[in-house]
This record gives sequence, structure tokens and C-alpha cells, in this order.
Amino acid sequence: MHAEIAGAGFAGLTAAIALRRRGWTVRVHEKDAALRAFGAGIFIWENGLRVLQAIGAAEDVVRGAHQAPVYETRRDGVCVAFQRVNGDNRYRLLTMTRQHLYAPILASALREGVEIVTSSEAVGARPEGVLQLLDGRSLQADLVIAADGVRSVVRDSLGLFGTRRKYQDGLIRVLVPRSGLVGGEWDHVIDFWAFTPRTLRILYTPCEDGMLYFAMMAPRDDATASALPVDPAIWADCFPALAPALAAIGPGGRYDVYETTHLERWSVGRVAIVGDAAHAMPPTLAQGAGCAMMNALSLAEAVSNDRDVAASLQRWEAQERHLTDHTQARAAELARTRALGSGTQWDDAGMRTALHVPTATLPEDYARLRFT
Ligand code: FAD
Ligand code: 3HM
Repeated sequence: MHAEIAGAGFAGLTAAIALRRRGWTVRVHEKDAALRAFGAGIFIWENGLRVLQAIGAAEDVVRGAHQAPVYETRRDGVCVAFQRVNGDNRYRLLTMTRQHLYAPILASALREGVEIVTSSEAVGARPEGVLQLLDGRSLQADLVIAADGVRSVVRDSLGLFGTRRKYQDGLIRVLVPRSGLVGGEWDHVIDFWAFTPRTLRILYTPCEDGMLYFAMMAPRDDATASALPVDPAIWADCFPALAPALAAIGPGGRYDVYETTHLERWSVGRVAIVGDAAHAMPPTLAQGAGCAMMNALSLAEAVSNDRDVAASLQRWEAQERHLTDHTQARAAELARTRALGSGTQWDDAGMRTALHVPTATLPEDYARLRFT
């Protein structure tokens, strides 16, 4: 059995590794010339770690990633939530640069013999199992996977537009050196919110190797705070404690508005849509990549247990979709209401995904993963 995959992001590579491990030949097409991750930092909860363990990438991800002892929320300088994570707590949460997550997944894909073609842009697919490339070629496969991200052209070529929603806020994401913010509270994840004199937020996140990830939220209609390059003065005014790191932000970064993609169905014939192409969500629960990787792994498992690819894709969706729909809806609700700014406690509705044991992961394998 052979699969052609569009997109070498977290979803595409996870599916590729899982298929190879189940005996498939796999070719991944990445439109960019280089294989790397964009978007500064990332949070990986336990569900994501379980998937990483199942694709042979967890140990390298855990090594060096930051394990914050506490996730706190401060609103206009006042602590409104203080939640323990990691250690003996039931919530395990690793924070890291995106490259730190991507490199071990890529290394595992190459070890497993996944063929990855860079500068290879997909433009469409056909339900009978054809991936069409910009260079004019049509590649036949038993399974085609559209893992080409939120603006998926492969999905759109199949007429699966679904609904897309944008929200009132967006984020500038940057990596900055620690700038003296080290030890004690500075090892926590700190969600700084300001509602006066204007609504701004910095999700302060330690990563590996002395780097910080700042997710800097500004409303779309705040023209100066959402503009690049970042004006440190605007942000230091609201968050004076972060002034040294804000001053170190360079000219890079980008501003992305929160958005949701919701499809009526995740497959047509032999073509599956997975990851942000199928179910992009606001980052408020930090589960977009978690869901992308869970669904990519369960997709590989589903098609490997049944030679009727189209039928197995429908069963895959029926089995997995409710959790993703729930996560998306909860993430959207948090984005719409800005409830995180009130220090919303993690409850079972919000954390259901983090505590979920994904399909095709083995608790006994995960139990072997060492965090120290
Ligand atoms: P992508 O990562 O977008 O990968 C798609 C790949 O396909 C890319 O390599 C792209 O170059 C390639 N491609 C695109 N078009 C084509 C084409 N036509 N042909 C071939 N290749 C193509 N998730 C978390 O789990 N934790 C977090 O902390 C978190 N924080 C986030 C913060 C923000 C601000 C945002 C916006 C998202 C966040 N997410 C987070 C979500 C996460 O980034 C995404 O869910 C995840 O990257 C989706 O992976 P993917 O592989 O589906 O798509
Ligand atoms: C990791 C993460 N978590 C939450 C948000 C958010 O609420 O905007 C952004 C993030 O990068």
C-alpha cells in the first residue's frame, strides 16, 4: 500500500511515520525548500507526548524541553490563577521552541524511510486516490493525505470548504533570549493580561536553551499593538516586569488572527484531510498540534486495519471526530470570551483532550518515558 501526503508539518510527518511503521511506502511533498517549523514556541500536553512516544520522537522532545512547575495567570498585575503542572501533578505540560518539537519528528521520519520531497507543491487531489502537483504530475496512491495546513489547497480542490471563522484577537509570536528572567517565578508559564488602559496579553513561556516564547495577543482593531515590528514601549507600558526581554525582540515575528476551520467531512474516497487543513482552532487550549498528531496517528491505524481505504477513513472520522470537535468548540469559546484573562481554572471540559489516551498509543510504552 502506498500513500502520497501533501505537507511536512506535524500532521503530515506523524501520519507518514505511523504508516511506514505499518508497512506502507510513503512520500511526503513539502512546498517549502527547507524542512522546518514556523511559529516560535509550542505547548505539548500529555496527549501529544503519548503520540510522540508512539512515533519514536518522545525521548528527544522531552530532553531539554522546559517543564514548568506552575502555570499562573496575572490580570492587571494580580495573580488570578496558580495551577501546578508537571512533577506529581496530573497535568504534564512541556514547552519548547517549534524547532525543538519538529526536529525529532523529522529525524524519526527519515529513520523510518519516509521519502520527503521539498519544493514540491500540491495543487489538488482526486477521490480515487490521486495527488496533483504544481509541476503537472498526477501521482496515484492507495491513500492521499491533505496535511497542507489551514489554507489547504488540496482540501479546497475537493470542494470541502466548510466554515471558517476569525476572532477579534490575534497573536504576535516571537522567541527572545531569557534576558535575566531566570529562576523562581520566571520558570513558570505566566499568562499576563492587561485590560487597562487597553486589552493586551503576553503568554510568557520558558523554552529550552535559555529561550522564551512570547505569544503577544492584541485585538485586530488595535492597529499599533498588532503591528510589526513590535513596539516594545507599548507592551512594556502594560507589562513593565517584562521590559528587558521586550527590548530584545528583533524585527521578526508575525501577527496571526485566531481562526477556526470546520469541515463537514474529513475524507472523500481515498483522500483524507488532517491537521489544521481539517480542524484549525484558536490556540487557547494549546491543542492544535496535539489534535493534528492524534488524528494523524489514528488515521494511519485505521487504514492499516482494513483494505477498504474509503470505508476505513469514514470509520476513522466517526471514531475520532467528537474529541476534536469538542476541543475546537471549547478553544473557540475561550477565544471569543477572553475567559483565560479571568484565570479560568482548568476543568474536565477544557482538559479532556490533554488527559485523553490517543488511539494507537500504549499506556505501557508511555509509562517508560522518563522526564528527569
Ligand atoms: P502546518 O503546521 O501548517 O503544516 C503544514 C505544512 O504543509 C507546512 O510545512 C506547509 O509549508 C506545507 N504546505 C502548505 N501548503 C502546501 C502545498 N500546497 N503543498 C505541499 N506542502 C504544503 N498547537 C499546539 O498543540 N500547542 C500550541 O501551543 C499551539 N500554539 C499555537 C499558537 C498559535 C498562534 C497558532 C496559530 C497555532 C498554535 N497551535 C498550537 C496549533 C498548531 O500550530 C497547528 O495546529 C499545527 O501546526 C498544525 O499542524 P499541520 O501539520 O496540520 O499544519
Ligand atoms: C500555547 C498557547 N496557548 C494559548 C494561546 C492563546 O490563548 O492565545 C496561545 C498559545 O501559543
